[in-house]
Amino acid sequence: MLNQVVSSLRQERLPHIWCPGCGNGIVLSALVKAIHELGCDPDKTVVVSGIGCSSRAAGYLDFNTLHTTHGRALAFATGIKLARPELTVFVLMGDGDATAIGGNHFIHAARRNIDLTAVIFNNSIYGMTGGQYSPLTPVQKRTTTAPYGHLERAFDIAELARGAGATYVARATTYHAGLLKNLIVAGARNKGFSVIEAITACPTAYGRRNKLGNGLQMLLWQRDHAVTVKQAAKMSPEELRDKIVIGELYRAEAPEFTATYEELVARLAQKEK
Ligand SMILES: Cc1ncc(C[n+]2csc(CCOP(=O)(O)OP(=O)(O)O)c2C)c(N)n1
Ligand code: SF4
Repeated sequence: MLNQVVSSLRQERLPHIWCPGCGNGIVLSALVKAIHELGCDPDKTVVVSGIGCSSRAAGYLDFNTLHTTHGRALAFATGIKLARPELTVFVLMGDGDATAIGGNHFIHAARRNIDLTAVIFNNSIYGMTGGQYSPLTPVQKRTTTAPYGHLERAFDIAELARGAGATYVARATTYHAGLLKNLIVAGARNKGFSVIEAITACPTAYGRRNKLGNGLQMLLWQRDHAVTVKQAAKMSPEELRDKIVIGELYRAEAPEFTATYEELVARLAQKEK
């Protein structure tokens, strides 16, 4: 397994930029293991990312990679998938990237149900730019732009994805790295828009300001606050208040966009004959 991960890294791009204790490497490792388990041909595998600490992951990977602009990873990925539907496309985004500047691309990719697998690194903050709040920063947490505690409510990204039309929605934490890998595999197998939220630690820009300890302590916090979908079903909303529900959260059937588009192209070609 470790050899597989190492063989899929661009050695010349290392060392990586991530801080000690950052969870981004765990998500990257889960993604690579998933790609190997899926048996994807590296030449037909595309990893697209936006801008942020987490989005740097694409550059370390020895697949076809595209490090795009902040918030626009899904727009680039949509173009790639429409032009070359036979490719397997993964999209890596930070929580800010996916739900703030990229929020509109996110809901519309879900609405179209385009066959992309989005992995969202949710560290609750804008890591790269020094710790501004994102739409996923929990209420009362401290950030550089909310020094007295954040006032806005956070999105539930899984609910947002589901409401907008995604056909596979799941969540894991970096403590549950094996589960995260399994969910990415299942998401990639879904013919449609799949969203996997990876709860990950940013000890530097989020943990320190909120006195959550180092990377290890933040990992243990994930362990202590995660409940499975099965456990959650037996809990009251009150009991679930500070918990993270992990596992497969939603699955549905709906027409997939590139397939519908291809059908239209074929129909029009037939008419011209
Ligand atoms: C159009 C644009 N606006 C703002 C920025 C500055 N910027 C770079 S990364 C980033 C936020 C990163 O946060 P997130 O997407 O959550 O990823 P993380 O760094 O936490 O992994 C911002 C605002 C930019 N690069 N481009
Ligand atoms: S600032 Fe946060 S997200 Fe960025 S590399 Fe450091 S720990 Fe990771």
